Amino acid sequence: MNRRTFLMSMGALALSRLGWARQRQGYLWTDTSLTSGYPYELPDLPYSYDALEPAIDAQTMKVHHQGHHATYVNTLNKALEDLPTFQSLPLETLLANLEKVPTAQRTTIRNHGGGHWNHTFWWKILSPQKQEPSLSLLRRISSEFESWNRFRGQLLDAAAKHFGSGWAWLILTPTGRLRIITTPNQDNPLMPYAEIQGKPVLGIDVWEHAYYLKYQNRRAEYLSALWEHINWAQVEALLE
Ligand code: MN3
Repeated sequence: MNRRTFLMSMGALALSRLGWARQRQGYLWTDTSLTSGYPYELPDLPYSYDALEPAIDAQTMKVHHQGHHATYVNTLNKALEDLPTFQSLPLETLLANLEKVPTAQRTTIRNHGGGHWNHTFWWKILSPQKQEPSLSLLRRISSEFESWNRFRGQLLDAAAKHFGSGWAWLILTPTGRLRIITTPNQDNPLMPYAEIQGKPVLGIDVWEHAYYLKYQNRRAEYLSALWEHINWAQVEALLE
């Protein structure tokens, strides 16, 4: 039994002891958890800080990773210090069951657990090299949104119009449909607060910290540049 399997079975055990339903977790995120277990650690980026230049500048990437993401990890660990039952859950399960978390720690775990999960997801959604979607991904997405261009327009429009801090997502719903939603702050589609819950397959960080040094208030310009750096192979892998 490896560490991941162990944590997953401990998580299932803790859930059944608490009488929690686990059926949602089955489709949302199986055993491919993104993050290590508690205590959580800041993951390395899969590329250098300047790899996305000029679309995303190195200083933004460094502050985003070493500043913002590190703070989410540290604050999440601190909030879980006195909650041993919750330490054994995969982060995806914890986020899907936030309503079970004691109220004293719930908002902190929502914000910082969400922040850790979202950013771990985010780094892998970015690609230093420009990628084209495969024919099968192009067909799958086009069939849901009428065309690839219409999908691009809807996703970037949702991201541009989201008021304040948050994320735009492409999600796989429990019935196998693809939908675009946005979430405020560090919420995500795994959480019970999402307008539609589902498995995230693509996410776009629209917090000002993701683009302000280079783009200031020009979020749409950031989104156009970002589009050229989406890791479509990763999106396709998450759809399977
Ligand atoms: Mn961010």
